[in-house]
Amino acid sequence: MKVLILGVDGYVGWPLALRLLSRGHEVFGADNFFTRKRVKEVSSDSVLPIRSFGERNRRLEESTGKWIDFYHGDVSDPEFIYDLLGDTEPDAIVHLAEQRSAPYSMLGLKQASETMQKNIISTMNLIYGVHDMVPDCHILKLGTMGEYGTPNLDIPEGFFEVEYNGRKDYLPFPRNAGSWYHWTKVHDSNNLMFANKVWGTRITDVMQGVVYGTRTTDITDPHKFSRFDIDEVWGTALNRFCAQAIAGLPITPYGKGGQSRGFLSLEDSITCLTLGLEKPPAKGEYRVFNQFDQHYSVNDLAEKVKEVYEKKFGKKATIKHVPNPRVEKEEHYYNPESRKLRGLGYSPKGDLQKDLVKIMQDVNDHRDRVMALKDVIMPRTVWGKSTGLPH
Ligand code: USQ
Repeated sequence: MKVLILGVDGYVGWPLALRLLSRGHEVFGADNFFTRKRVKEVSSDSVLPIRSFGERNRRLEESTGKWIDFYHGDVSDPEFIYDLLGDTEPDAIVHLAEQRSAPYSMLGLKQASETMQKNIISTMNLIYGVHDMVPDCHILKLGTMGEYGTPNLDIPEGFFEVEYNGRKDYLPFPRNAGSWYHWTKVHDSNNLMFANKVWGTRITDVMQGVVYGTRTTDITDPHKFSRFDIDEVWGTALNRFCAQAIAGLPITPYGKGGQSRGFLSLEDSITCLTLGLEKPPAKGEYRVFNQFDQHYSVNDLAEKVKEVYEKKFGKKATIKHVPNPRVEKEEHYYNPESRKLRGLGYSPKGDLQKDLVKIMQDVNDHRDRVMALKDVIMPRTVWGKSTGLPH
């Protein structure tokens, strides 16, 4: 299969390319290196050192004889997308090329607008580009479990049957996101659903949980590492907690720490995306996957990281509840469903205990790089203080 990965230089994009190449697919990739640039802007960096894309690709070819056919450009530019689709004529496109940080989108009006414009327009470009250039192509779009928020109801996979005033219908489950970033994914989902309705575009809309980890079965040596962010803007919960333990800093559940999210390992994320590509939707189908392995509260994860660190490294770790910079429920019901991927044969390989040990070992090998980021780990981006003043 010819697969085009938009955002191929990212945390998920790079290991997905490695997996698809190892399974014999032809892989094209595009990126504008936005994440590398924006991470630097908050004085941060990937804890695992990564080379330039060209260098990574060269080393990949040396070690495996395979490479990614790479295009440098911005998917929010329609000409770039149209040229790219014309050149590559893919069977499937994975869209991972959106601004992915909730805190970044909450820094202020500039970042909120940038996130809105770039994310929503990139998906619109893709929708039109596919319709005009490769109408049979499958779009696999990365959304987020955060689109649903934390309702006091079970969360189905995209749609549910609802009865109101004695009448029933099968409707999209209400979305209730918690940051401008998460709302862009809701808007994307609405646009994708509409494209499917009008043109019958083949779409998989993936509601992915929080991804953690440094390894996949393809990442066997350091030159294949994906990026690994731990700062307050670009790092996510579990990865941050591991790095905090290694740095001797407190592990930081925000607020009461009872907030729950779906989590999955990098390995499982790549397996699910590959499965979604290799078992595409039927012509004219729009399908939604809730993609996670288990759901945990932030407190559970903090305790788990502390326990594994103390056992493995023989030193004390501390947990410190810090004032929650976000506006979110800190204690709530959470029961999302996740059946469709399992129905296609997905069986999670993630073993939290073992995965945590591996992350901590990899991070510990680069402890100097974590220590250099000490000043950007504690939360500073406060939802309630987001303003329109220029940054
Ligand atoms: N949290 C803490 N302490 C920390 C960091 C985070 O308690 O040091 C809490 C947050 O308050 C939140 C939860 O952990 O309740 C998850 O936060 P996160 O930063 O790990 O993840 P989030 O901002 O939700 O976004 C990440 C990715 C995003 C993806 C999303 C999936 O950055 O691209 O869409 O996870 S989900 O969370 O399911 O929406």
